[in-house]
Amino acid sequence: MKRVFSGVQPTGNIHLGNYLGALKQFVDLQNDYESLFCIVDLHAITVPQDPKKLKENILDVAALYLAVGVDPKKSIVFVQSDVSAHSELGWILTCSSHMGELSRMTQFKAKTANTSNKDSIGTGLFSYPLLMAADILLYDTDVVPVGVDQKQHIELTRDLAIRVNNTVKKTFVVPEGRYIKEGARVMGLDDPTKKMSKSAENQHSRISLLDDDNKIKKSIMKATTDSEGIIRFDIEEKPGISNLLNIYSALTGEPVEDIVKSYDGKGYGDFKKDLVEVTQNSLKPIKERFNEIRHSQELIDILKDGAERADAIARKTMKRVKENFGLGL
Ligand code: ATP
Ligand code: LTN
Repeated sequence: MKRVFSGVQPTGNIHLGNYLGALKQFVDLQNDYESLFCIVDLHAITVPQDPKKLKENILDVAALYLAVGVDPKKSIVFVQSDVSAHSELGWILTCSSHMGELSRMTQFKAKTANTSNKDSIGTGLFSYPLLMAADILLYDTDVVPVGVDQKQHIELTRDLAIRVNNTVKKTFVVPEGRYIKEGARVMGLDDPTKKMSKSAENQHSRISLLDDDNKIKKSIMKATTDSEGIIRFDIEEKPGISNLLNIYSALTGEPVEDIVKSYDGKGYGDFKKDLVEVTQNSLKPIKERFNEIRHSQELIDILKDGAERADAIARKTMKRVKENFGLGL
């Protein structure tokens, strides 16, 4: 059976973009692949974190994985730092990487663009993609489901795997990225030219999976559209309404064309009202399951069991890696 690996950072505010771009795919893939889904806490500390808050966020994301339908009987769900081989392989890959390729990463450039003192930019932000490559290569992963924003990191992971295979010894499986359709990328509600993001300051730019019905309504009704007043799909000219159409379509499974047809002659207000309802109804069962499991012993047991199973696979890979590199006894 082929293997899938993916990770989400425990940084709070898991939103519709994360859900439609990543989590929803996990649920489908777990039936056809041996699946590992990780809460990547070591990636979260590339920026300062409040330790108490981080712990809570880890459990929030774990509970959300389960609430959206990741099934611990089918998938291994675990916390990255509970398997020490991630850090270990991260270092070995650091030694196989080049300053140039890391400097070209657009996520690094975007996350550091507004830092006035370049000397204070965290080294962890720079080497972030190497830890991500370690996550993936550690499990001989075949397929990595992620949003398109991660494509460059996946390409780097492939380059590193091929480089080691060619210059040291055949060691790693070269993974493939699996991306959601470009059109399905969820954009910010306030500014549809930027992706919906956990870290955006304006809370109405996103819908978090745990938002209450009032907040969902407010954020959608406030969403930026345009002055034409006609509901049609056009990413270039009408990014706001197109984004809302995409969200509607992704949540209901109805093709965008059909939705557009059914709103012929109607205004943005009508459409937004219906989208509020669709969103509230989609998130309701997720919130209910989340509340059931979030503070349970069951959640802790699932994560402990997941870490043990992941660790067993990781150890085997590390044995091979160390042997091939000539490391250790
Ligand atoms: P931030 O914007 O604060 O960097 P994020 O919102 O991108 O964080 P991550 O934890 O980095 O969140 O992403 C988790 C997963 O969700 C990744 O697979 C990522 O590609 C996907 N994802 C994130 N934002 C979107 C989006 N707006 N549309 C589709 N997929 C997304
Ligand atoms: N960088 C990713 C999160 C992430 C990941 C991974 C995704 C860390 N390690 C391994 C897939 C596979 C992000 O920001 N979305």
